[in-house]
Amino acid sequence: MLLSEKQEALVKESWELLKQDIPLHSFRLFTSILEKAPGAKDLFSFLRDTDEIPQNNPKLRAHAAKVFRLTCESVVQLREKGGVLIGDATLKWLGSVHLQNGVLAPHFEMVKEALLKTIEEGVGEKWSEEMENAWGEAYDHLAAAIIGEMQAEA
Ligand code: HEM
Ligand code: ISQ
Repeated sequence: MLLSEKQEALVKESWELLKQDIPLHSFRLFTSILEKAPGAKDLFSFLRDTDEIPQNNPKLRAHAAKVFRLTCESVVQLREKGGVLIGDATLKWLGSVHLQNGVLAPHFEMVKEALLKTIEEGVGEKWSEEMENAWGEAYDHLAAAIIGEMQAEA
């Protein structure tokens, strides 16, 4: 489905805000994922051996920034190309990474909720239903593509 220019602008605008404090939003994203699925902690190599969520773990930060950025990029692509996603090689890589780390299709819904909640907290009063739909839609497309790669490789 094509996204409107308005939705693209909303996503870009919120990403500009989130970018200003990636450590905070990464931490919130993780906290929110673990609230929904405490067992997910052991999937992440950089969290497996610690009891605390490292507030300033550089790997966590870099990972979370990529998750935000990829979702944001898929919004732009959805608008411009009507669904063509990030490059094939990146998608294949994302499929393998998740497959190899034991991620399952049902995990994607909970990461979606966690991501939307993090963005909502991050943008504060700028949050709107339209913004939520734009991020949600982009995430769904990206998630479906990653799951497709995981199934193709499994
Ligand atoms: C790794 C993005 C969904 C768990 C990664 C990496 C990226 C990424 C970019 C690789 C980071 C790197 O090696 O530099 C995404 C995106 C998602 C998504 C864009 C959804 C659209 C999920 C879900 C889970 C998950 C649903 C389940 C909890 C993991 C794990 C790793 C990973 C366990 C490996 C981390 C490690 O190196 O130990 N993800 N992810 N991801 N992701 Fe996701
Ligand atoms: C990787 N995949 C999905 C979600 C994530 C959140 C934080 C850090 C890394 C992630």
